[in-house]
Amino acid sequence: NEHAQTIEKATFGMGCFWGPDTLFGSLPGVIQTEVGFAGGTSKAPTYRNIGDHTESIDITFDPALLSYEDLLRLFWQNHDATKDRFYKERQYISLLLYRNHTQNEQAEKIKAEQEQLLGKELQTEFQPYNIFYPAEDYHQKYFLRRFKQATKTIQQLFPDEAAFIHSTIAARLNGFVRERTTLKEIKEEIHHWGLPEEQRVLLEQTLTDLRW
Ligand code: MHO
Repeated sequence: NEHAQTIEKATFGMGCFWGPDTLFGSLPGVIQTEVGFAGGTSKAPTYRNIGDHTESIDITFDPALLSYEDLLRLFWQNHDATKDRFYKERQYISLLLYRNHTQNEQAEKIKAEQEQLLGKELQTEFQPYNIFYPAEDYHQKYFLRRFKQATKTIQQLFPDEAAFIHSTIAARLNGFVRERTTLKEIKEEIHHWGLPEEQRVLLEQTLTDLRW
C-alpha cells in the first residue's frame, strides 16, 4: 500500500475471546484482529496456563472508517460488565486496556454513557496497555477454522500461517461464518480490495462453502 495509512489499536477483554473475534473482525474499518492474553503479571501465559491474565482481543483499525468510541460501544453492548465477580477468576473479566490518554478519556466518557443507558454501574477494569501475548494458532479465527476445506483454500493465498491469521480476509470470513455480515456486504467489500482477479474469484467461490 503506497498510501500512508494511520492505524489505531484497541484491546478489550470481554469473556471467551472467540466471539469478539467474529464481532470486531466483521466490521469494515477493522484491518486485523488477534486474540490472546493480557492484563496480568504471569510470564508467557498459554490457554492451559493463563495465570492471572484475561482472554483479550487486540483490534487494529482505521480511524477514518471506524472510531474508538464506536468500538467502545460495541465492547460494552456485547458482554455483561455489570457483574463484580466473573467465572474462572480473571480469565473472563471485563477488561479495558487503553493505549494512551485519549483512549482512557474516551473510555471513561462512553462508560458513563452506557451506565446511564443501563441504569447500572459497569465493573470493567481499566489498565494502561502493557503487553499482549497472542493465543495459540487454533484460537485465532476459531469459527472459520471449523470449515476445514475452505480454510485450507484461503490459507493458500498467504505465505504462512501468521500472515493468514493477521489478514483482513480471515477476520471478515470469521465474522461471516457467525452471520455477522451478509453475503452481499462481504462480496461488495471484497470487490473494493482490488485483489488480483483469480484471488477474488477463488474467495467468492469459497464464500459459498462457508455456510452451515
Ligand atoms: N468453550 C469454552 C470457552 C472457550 S473460550 C476460548 C467454554 O465454554 O468453557 O474461553
